[in-house]
Amino acid sequence: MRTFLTLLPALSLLHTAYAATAEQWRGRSIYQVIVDRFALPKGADPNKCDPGAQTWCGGTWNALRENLDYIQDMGFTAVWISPVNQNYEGPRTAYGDAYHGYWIMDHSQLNSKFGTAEDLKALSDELHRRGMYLMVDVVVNDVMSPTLEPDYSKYMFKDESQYHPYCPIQWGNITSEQDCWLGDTNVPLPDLNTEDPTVVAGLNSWVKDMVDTYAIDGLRIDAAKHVSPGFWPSFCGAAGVFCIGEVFGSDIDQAASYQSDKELDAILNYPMYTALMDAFAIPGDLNTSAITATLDAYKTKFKDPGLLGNFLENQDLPRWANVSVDPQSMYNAMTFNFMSDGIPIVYYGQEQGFKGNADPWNREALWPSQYQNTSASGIITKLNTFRNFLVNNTSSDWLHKPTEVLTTDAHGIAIMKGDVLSVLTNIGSPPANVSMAVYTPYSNSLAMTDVLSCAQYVIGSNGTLSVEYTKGGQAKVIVPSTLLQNSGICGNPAEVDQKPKGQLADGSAAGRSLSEPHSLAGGLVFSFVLFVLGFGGFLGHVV
Ligand SMILES: *[C@@H]1O[C@H](CO)[C@@H](O)[C@H](O)[C@H]1NC(C)=O
Ligand SMILES: *[C@@H]1O[C@H](CO)[C@@H](O)[C@H](O)[C@H]1NC(C)=O
Ligand SMILES: *[C@@H]1O[C@H](CO)[C@@H](O)[C@H](O)[C@H]1NC(C)=O
Ligand SMILES: *[C@@H]1O[C@H](CO)[C@@H](O)[C@H](O)[C@H]1NC(C)=O
Ligand SMILES: *[C@@H]1O[C@H](CO)[C@@H](O)[C@H](O)[C@H]1NC(C)=O
Ligand SMILES: *[C@@H]1O[C@H](CO)[C@@H](O)[C@H](O)[C@H]1NC(C)=O
Ligand SMILES: *[C@@H]1O[C@H](CO)[C@@H](O)[C@H](O)[C@H]1NC(C)=O
Ligand SMILES: CC(=O)N[C@H]1CO[C@H](CO)[C@@H](O)[C@@H]1O
Repeated sequence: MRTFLTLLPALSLLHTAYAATAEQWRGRSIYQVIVDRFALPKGADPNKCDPGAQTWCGGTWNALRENLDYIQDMGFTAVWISPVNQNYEGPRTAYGDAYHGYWIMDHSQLNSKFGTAEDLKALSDELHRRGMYLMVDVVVNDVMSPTLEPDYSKYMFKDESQYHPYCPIQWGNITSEQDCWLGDTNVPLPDLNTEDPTVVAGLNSWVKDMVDTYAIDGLRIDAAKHVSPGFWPSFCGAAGVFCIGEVFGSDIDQAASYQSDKELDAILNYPMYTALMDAFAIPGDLNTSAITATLDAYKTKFKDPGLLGNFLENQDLPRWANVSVDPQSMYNAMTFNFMSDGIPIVYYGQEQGFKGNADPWNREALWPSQYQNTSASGIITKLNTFRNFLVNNTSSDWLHKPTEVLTTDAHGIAIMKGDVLSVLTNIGSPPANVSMAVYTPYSNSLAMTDVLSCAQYVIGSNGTLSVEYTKGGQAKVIVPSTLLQNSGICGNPAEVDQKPKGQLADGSAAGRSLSEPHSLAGGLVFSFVLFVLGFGGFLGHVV
């Protein structure tokens, strides 16, 4: 972790409440928004947003601010917004217009399509009033040009020497991926020369100024893999906030190399996304070993798995439901993202069951959903409520406990992080006469609760717990029932909340002390065995 003491004293005083560090982000839960598609200003025509048209649909920062209840009601504690800087607005390209915000023209200006500086400040202020964080997407690797002969006078960096000369990317050649131009000949993305000291200094002061001006709490960094090594520590040091980078691809070694003192605090967890697809997508490989293998790699490869950004969808990937139509496959995979190491991220519209394929079909307008409560939003709310409770209301230091695999079998996987046992399955929605049995570290007769269904369980002899799927393959998040005291979850009364309404608590992590089951203390795991079916008499029963 970096220390950010380089800010001027006055500024650091001013922004102690914001400018969040990696450690402060660890316990957060992020909702990702494409500003153009999240909410319309009052009076705008709600009936004209065709993702296939690849043009602006009219969403703004103000409209986002006016609809934050929808996000906060689901339990999210941070919002990641699409890039805020000025984009290309010339004649339509082969890929339409810059509604998504990633086609930067002038870094030094805001994108007037989405509002004014005052509007962006008001959004930031309102998030902070609610105790939520603002994460802004920044594009530093490149700018956009409608042709291969850019008009450099339009950009913040106006000298051609501040860009790498044009070459098409040779994929697999990392030098080429870093120095050549992303995009293609239809929409070239001139590559900033991030080894040029004037570019480095310019970007550093640009980001510091933007973070200070809009009280930004964290940065999502576009195309982080495409910038030369060594650039990010000084950039993120100047920003003084948590930086999570996009390193597209499932290669764990490559991904992990970007989470280091020489690179970034964290990266978006593409390796685990790939494993979750392998394990849960229906139809698919149903290969839960992919998860086990990735978790094993966490131990030796990632500097800090607890900071990885866990997701199932984003603006570059097909919606989960486009690949895997069974909703239980999504709920189980999502439960993994919330209940294992890492910061959970949900891409807007996932809670509405959106089904679009890759770009541009995965950027549907949210408003036709009328922001209804759905099965998916209900599960997300439960996961957030429980995770927020774990983060702030227990003294078990849950966030820093590593995720361990208790068992895998033909139907799924059981993992444990701290006190929390998640039993996940890929059998899908249809009821099935199968069950999954897990040796837990808990003692015989201990009363347990599934936080998602509120079903009660009792630990059987030798720590066994059996989960059956005769009502379909629902995810289970099972904890000792005593852990839920004062949680407001599953009929447990909530502790009287003395904080102002609409705001999160400001308390320290010191909550009630849980009496951890005796055998949890040690290194446990790996020795746990799975029993499939038929051992019912010996296993714990669903009450
Ligand atoms: C990789 O790309 C760089 C930059 O374009 C180029 O100079 C180099 O020759 C390429 N290496 C190979 C093996 O093609
Ligand atoms: C399942 O995943 C593991 C770990 O990634 C891999 O070694 C194995 O080949 C995969 N099995 C199948 C059937 O794809
Ligand atoms: C996937 O997305 C494409 C394009 O949006 C759509 O035509 C198709 O019906 C979707 N498939 C599913 C299974 O939803
Ligand atoms: C969804 O549920 C929340 C409470 O969890 C409620 O405040 C909100 O009004 C509901 N939204 C709709 C559109 O019914
Ligand atoms: C479920 O499987 C068990 C064990 O194979 C069998 O005894 C039982 O009859 C089955 N129940 C149903 C409803 O098929
Ligand atoms: C009890 O559980 C352990 C794993 O915790 C297992 O190795 C052992 O075989 C179990 N004993 C019985 C009698 O099932
Ligand atoms: C937890 O408490 C911290 C203050 O210690 C607060 O800033 C944060 O909003 C709370 N987080 C959640 C998830 O409730
Ligand atoms: C029971 C309890 O202390 N609940 C608090 C847990 O933390 C959340 C978020 O910080 C508060 O809103 C609850 O009041």
